[in-house]
Amino acid sequence: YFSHESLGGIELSKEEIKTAFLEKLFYGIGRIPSVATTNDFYTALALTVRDQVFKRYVRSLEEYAELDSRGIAYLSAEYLPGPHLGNNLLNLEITEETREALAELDIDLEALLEQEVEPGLGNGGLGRLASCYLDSMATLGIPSIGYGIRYEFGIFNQTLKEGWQAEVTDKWLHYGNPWEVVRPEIAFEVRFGGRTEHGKNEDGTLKVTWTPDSEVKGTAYDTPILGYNSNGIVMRLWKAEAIDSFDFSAYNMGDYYRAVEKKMRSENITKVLYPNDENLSGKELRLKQQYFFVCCSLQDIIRLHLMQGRKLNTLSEKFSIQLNDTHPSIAVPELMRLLVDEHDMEWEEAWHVTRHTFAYTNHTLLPEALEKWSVHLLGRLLPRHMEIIYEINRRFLNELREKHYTGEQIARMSIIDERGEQSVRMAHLATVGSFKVNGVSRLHSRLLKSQVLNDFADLWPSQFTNITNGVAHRRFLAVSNPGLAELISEKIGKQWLTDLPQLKGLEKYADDVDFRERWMQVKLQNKIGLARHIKERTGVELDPSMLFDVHVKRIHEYKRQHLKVLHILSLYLRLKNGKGEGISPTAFIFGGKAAPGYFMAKRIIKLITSVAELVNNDKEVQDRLKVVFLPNFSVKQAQRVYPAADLSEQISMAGKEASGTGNMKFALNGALTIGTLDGANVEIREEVGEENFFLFGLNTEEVQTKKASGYHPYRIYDRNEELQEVIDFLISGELENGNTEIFRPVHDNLLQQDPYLLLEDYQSYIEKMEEIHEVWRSPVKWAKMSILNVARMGKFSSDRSIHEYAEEIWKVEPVKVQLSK
Ligand code: DL6
Repeated sequence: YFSHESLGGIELSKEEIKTAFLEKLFYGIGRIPSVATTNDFYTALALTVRDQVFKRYVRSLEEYAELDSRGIAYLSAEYLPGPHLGNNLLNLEITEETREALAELDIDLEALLEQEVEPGLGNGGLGRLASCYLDSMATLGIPSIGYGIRYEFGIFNQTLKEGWQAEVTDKWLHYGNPWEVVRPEIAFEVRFGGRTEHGKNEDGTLKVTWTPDSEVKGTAYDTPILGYNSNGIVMRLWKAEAIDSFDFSAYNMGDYYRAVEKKMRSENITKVLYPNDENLSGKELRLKQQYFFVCCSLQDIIRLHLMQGRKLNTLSEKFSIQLNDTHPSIAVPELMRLLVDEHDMEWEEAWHVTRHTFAYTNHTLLPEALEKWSVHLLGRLLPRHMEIIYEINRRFLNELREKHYTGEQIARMSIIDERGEQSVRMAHLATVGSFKVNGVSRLHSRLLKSQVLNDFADLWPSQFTNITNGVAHRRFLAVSNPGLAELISEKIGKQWLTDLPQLKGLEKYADDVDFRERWMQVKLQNKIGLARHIKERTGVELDPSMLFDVHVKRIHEYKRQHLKVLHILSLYLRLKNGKGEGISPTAFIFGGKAAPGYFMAKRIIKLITSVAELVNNDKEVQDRLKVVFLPNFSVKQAQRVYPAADLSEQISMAGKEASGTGNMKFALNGALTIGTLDGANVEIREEVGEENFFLFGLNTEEVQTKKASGYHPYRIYDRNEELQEVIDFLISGELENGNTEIFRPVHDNLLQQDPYLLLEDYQSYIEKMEEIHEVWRSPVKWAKMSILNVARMGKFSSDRSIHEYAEEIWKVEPVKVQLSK
């Protein structure tokens, strides 16, 4: 995917790193080694590395400006960058030199890497994907900026209290953030509320004036994102501040608290990230956040565009703006407002520019996750935008009428949903305002076209496309699994770091006894490491020779963590009934956060921890089964977990998981997958070969047929004795000291509705797990499958995804940067 030549390593010697580090410690933070804390050392090293990162970033900027190149703005309300230090060291190719330099000062690099607190500025897959994409955009040399929100409090920290999830505020900025720089001179005003007036310009044209009732300022905080041996780009996050820090009139009257109140209210906008899955439609602050960051970002893009001496009507020739889901879709009317009201462009021309600038990625088909804002709320907060949305819609519906659409079709496609309380359908707004719409896996894109946006796909077929997600393989393999990375490079060289399909070269080693042994030895070492970590965090001891069967991701009913629990209970009961011959010793490892307001998800966590209590304390099953819930799953935790997994659980009900990216990270680290034909599982199976993937359950069409023909979970329960035993066990009281009620909601939900077809897929899952346990008993077969999985994961690098975005959607050329210049 690379059109530019490698820049070559930065060639910093161990001595130079040591000197730079000590200087940073002394001049940067005023410490000498004898009194410095681990955090001082970490900060000094981060600042040392950041200098090198900036060097490349600044060089890239110069080159982009000189070439007047086309650029990409990636608008995302969420990012999950993970720890920066390890990744930047890899990208600069100075990890070993740094390790040695620090060792000479008696400092352990691992301890400093551990010290970093990651920015939890996202909920899960969507935010992590955005960060993978910035990594690949930098690496490929795509001139780009990732815009977002600098939440003061990111995703909550998850702790367990008596087995229940408890949320603790995330104070990621507590020790400062050495990776960012504030740019006070890059700041924009953002207005809310008030009213509009429709008047006339001197030349008789219409002029709309918006008089807001409040204003805040957004200030840019920049974090450079470095590519591997390549360019740097920036993640620019906006922080909300009061326009004036003090209300001086109030202050003069001696009312200090009133004076600071306004400042605090303004700053609230970027205080906290909303956890997803909740009903957010009434949350005014969330809409404010969305508009706030979109408004700052668009003003910044226009500033950059005009700075190059260009005209605004050429915006779409010089910029593509990617909307990461609908969260930034208020950008469509905002750009119209900026062009028409502030820059006096005619509506038609402004609409042409707008519709050729935006592209929209959809990340979910779940009806409850499709954003809608009430017309009342949006109109109150953004009166001018509501008018613009109405006008966009009026023109769009007229277009449909001209094409003889029926009243019903028009109502379905309208941006305004007139059923019940009037609301704005943000996915429709984004679709109408974009030149391309993409889903995130082949299956998801097909379902998007045939279900959620089918009317639009019929109307504008060429507007719809698919870009299957990918992951930053450098972070999730090279940085987080150095043992495996080294073994791979020893056999096939290091090209895979920038060309993942090169992994194919590993196929031939699947039959090499020595290689297989070394492969499984790396896995064992990773498992020992994870077991140590789990012991420290949870007190549970795991035998690393057990099968590590891992289910980590957000907790959601559609992801079916509770199907895994039913399986564990079936094994437990078999062992108790003396029927456990076919069971290979297994450690079940769970991790993931539940939205604080999601009743069932929180109950599922409690169910997992109760099962863990029961199983781990039962002497009879001690060396056969272990269950762990590893709290506070994060990018940092993920980097420990994926390399140590034997089995990856990707068991969502078919048709529900848009893509998944954890599935890719597991397989890339040599875990085998048990999965349904959902999201990107379909393509992973296609790549690794069906004989190297454990498939079970109904496919999407079968799910739909089953639901349409009337699904009766009780009948399945009635016919399956073991399932009966397992389901009854939930309310037997054996899980919670005689409490029969605690898991009744799960029990009743499964028997009465079972919306995600756990009972339907249960038997097929159990049988596939039996097969897996059998294969596990054949280490040669397992190792071969594991090697072939990794060898065939070349497609799933985010480099490939970004290359596709660049070619198919953005039409942007990579830019070659020479560092020496
Ligand atoms: O595309 C990234 C990621 C997918 O891999 C997951 O399958 C999907 O669930 C997730 N979607 C969201 C939805 N948020 N919204 N809206 O996080 O996106």
